[in-house]
Amino acid sequence: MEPRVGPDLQGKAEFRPYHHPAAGWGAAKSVSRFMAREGALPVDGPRAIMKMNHERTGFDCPGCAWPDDTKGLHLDICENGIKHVTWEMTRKRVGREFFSTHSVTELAGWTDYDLEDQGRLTEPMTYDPDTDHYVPISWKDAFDLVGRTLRELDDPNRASFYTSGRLGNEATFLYQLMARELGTNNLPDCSNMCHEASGRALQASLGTGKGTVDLKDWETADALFIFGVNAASNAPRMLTALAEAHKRGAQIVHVNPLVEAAATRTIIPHDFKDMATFHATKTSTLNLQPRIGGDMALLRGMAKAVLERSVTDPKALDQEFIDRHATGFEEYRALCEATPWEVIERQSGLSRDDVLKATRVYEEADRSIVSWCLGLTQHEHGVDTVREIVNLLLLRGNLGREGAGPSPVRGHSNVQGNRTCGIDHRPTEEFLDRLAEACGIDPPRAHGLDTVHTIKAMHSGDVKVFVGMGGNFALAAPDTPYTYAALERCELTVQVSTKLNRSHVVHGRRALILPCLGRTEKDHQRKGIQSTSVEDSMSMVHLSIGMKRPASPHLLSEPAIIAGMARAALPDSKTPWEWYIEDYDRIRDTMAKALDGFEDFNRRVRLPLGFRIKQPARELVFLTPSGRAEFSAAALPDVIPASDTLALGTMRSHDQWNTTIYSGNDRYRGIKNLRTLVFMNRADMRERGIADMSPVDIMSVAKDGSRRHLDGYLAVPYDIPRGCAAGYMPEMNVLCALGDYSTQSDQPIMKHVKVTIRPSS
Ligand SMILES: Nc1nc2c(c(=O)[nH]1)N[C@H]1C(S)=C(S)[C@@H](COP(=O)(O)OP(=O)(O)OC[C@H]3O[C@@H](n4cnc5c(=O)[nH]c(N)nc54)[C@H](O)[C@@H]3O)O[C@H]1N2
Ligand SMILES: Nc1nc2c(c(=O)[nH]1)N[C@H]1C(S)=C(S)[C@@H](COP(=O)(O)OP(=O)(O)OC[C@H]3O[C@@H](n4cnc5c(=O)[nH]c(N)nc54)[C@H](O)[C@@H]3O)O[C@H]1N2
Ligand SMILES: [Mo]
Repeated sequence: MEPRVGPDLQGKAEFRPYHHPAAGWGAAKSVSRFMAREGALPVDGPRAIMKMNHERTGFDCPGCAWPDDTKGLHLDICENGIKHVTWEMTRKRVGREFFSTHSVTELAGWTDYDLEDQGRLTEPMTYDPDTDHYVPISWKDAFDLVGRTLRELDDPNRASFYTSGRLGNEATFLYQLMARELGTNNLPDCSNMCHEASGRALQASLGTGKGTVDLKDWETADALFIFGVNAASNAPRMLTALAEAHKRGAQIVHVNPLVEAAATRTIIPHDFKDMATFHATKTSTLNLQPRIGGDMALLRGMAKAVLERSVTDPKALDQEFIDRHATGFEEYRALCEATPWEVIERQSGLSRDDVLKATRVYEEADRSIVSWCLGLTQHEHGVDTVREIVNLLLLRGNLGREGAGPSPVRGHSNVQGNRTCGIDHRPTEEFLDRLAEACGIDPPRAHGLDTVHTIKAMHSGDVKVFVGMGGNFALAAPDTPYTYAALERCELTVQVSTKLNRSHVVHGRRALILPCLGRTEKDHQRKGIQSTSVEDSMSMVHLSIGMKRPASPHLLSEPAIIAGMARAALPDSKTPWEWYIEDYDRIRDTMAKALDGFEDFNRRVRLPLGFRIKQPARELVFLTPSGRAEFSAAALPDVIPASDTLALGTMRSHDQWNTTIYSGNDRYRGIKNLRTLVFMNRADMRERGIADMSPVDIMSVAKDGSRRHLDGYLAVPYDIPRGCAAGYMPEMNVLCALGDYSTQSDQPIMKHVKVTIRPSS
């Protein structure tokens, strides 16, 4: 089964390499076209965008988690952020007439693009198996159905509560409270597919699951190392930081099998002078193209070179820092010494010379930041690789001081806040103790299910109720047919959503669509308009206030929906659910008691730029077993695919937001009207007798030997190392076996899928 995700494309598929700067006028043009399509009013759209990321009075961009400008707001916005807001503000609506016209079986045949393109959901709907249609249901009946079903379960662990990273902190806190009061830690989230590896690695190395740097550090670093992120598309506001760094003479090293647009040059759209004069700034000083999965070998090589140099130049190492703050150094040194250059070159796919070029930048910089995203995490050895980043940083004391440290680029706008506020299937005892104390509940202590294990449990019948708090689980998760079957075996699936998507048409025996307010919309409650808070990639927490009239009068806020479900499922609960919803300050007062770093929450979150959650590692306080930063000493993995096999990375195009597809174009990679493609090295194509833009069949081979297929994809000759290939998620989830998750993080291996590719038969 091959899901039809993108729009039905009319025009001819094209590939013409892109040679312009990132952002700039191309971005401006793309935005205006998109706004017109969504029917955003000429006044409404721009007015909303001026309010975006505005301190105190605006809403947080629902796009990525890149932090807001430290100097306060001056239009710190980007093409994809604007597209994202416009997507939510569309004038299109999908109401009861739509559902009475189209059966669910019919809708299941639609593309994902067409499903979402129907616009905003307007009222609660429930699946009627007799007619195979969604029909209206009152909020009260919907909550009763959820409550009854949950109460009838013989074990609360038969339910699983998924979170997508858009959910605000207050709703997040109530959601995990509901799950734990019911008696389960089954709290899978999108982070299980995203930065789980980063959290595990940083926790093990530094005693904190987050990065330690903020934007000010980005502004003072001498060297920036950017690994495995397509920033121009997925964190476009990073372009500003890169351009400014280049202007002040910092070194910028990009490490990516593909040379992405952010690794060339940019015109910052809010720099009106540069826009007017077409003046582009460089955003890179060195680009390295390792093989897929080769990053750890590169990092090991850099560490080895630093250590070799320290023999003659003691300043190459910060021995004082290592002695005072770290442990495990001797073992790590021995491991680096014992790793031959020949292995480093083979596994990284880079020459020793290239490794030394990057090392020189690192050695010459007083302050270095290493940043990364999915290119490093969605691997079998994601945890080891992120730990290797920390190893390298520790060698030169690049931690706990200005301009230096690890800086993961998080995905969804509040995915980091979700974890901070309790979405964690492996909560610590301390967290649960404090929650118990602050909320008067007795939370379960056994660890719960993450994303992969929730799917397994639904498939086997151990989980019978699935609640999706945002997101699009059916399409975002690996092994599409298996995940569909898992959802379909549920007794009840509940999706809290803003737009129609695949997870509504792939559903359980009974199903609910519960439509909620978006972040741009006014949230009226008894005590007035409410705000919610979010945490960005760099641990800044600030308020977000919607300003638009809700898409429909029947929408409820996410906190209100959670409270409604909780009250119905826990009729005797002592938690004041309704009282919380009247005024979110009350939720925040409880959060201040329950959560580390949220003291005086209501006051501090109202400071002009919000507040930063304390990072102990930043103060060189390490909450690790040794009380020190811990070097790791993992052997280099063998990442080279067997002959004939290629390592395939699944990634986003420029015109998409995870499972939301805006168009069939991927501007910076030169693609038009095509999503069913695979980027390949020319030599690999030649060897297989594959012509440019000709159809190929892709077969993946899982760890257990099982095979999966995608046929008729077009092969695009691309500047990508030999042995590597790349294509788009979510289509390629068909190729990702559910069982192929990292044993270190349980994260699905989405960037190193072993495939064979042949001309279509
Ligand atoms: N506009 C837009 N913004 C987004 C999103 C979106 O879909 N659209 N999604 C959001 C979310 S949830 C997330 S998690 C982030 C994702 O942001 P990214 O991490 O940029 O996401 P991907 O598109 O998966 O791109 C991964 C990058 O890693 C590279 N890569 C692949 N394999 C390797 C490898 O082995 N090593 C290295 N060094 N690089 C590799 C790819 O070439 C690509 O440039 O973006 C967030 N922001
Ligand atoms: N093969 C492969 N698979 C991947 C990845 C990959 O790189 N490769 N990346 C993974 C990653 S990093 C992530 S984060 C996941 C993403 O997984 P998810 O977060 O589950 O998916 P999204 O596509 O972001 O969810 C889109 C849906 O969210 C709903 N939505 C939008 N705004 C709101 C809101 O304000 N409130 C609510 N309640 N709902 C809203 C809309 O109905 C929309 O249809 O995908 C993962 N899947
Ligand atoms: Mo993500």
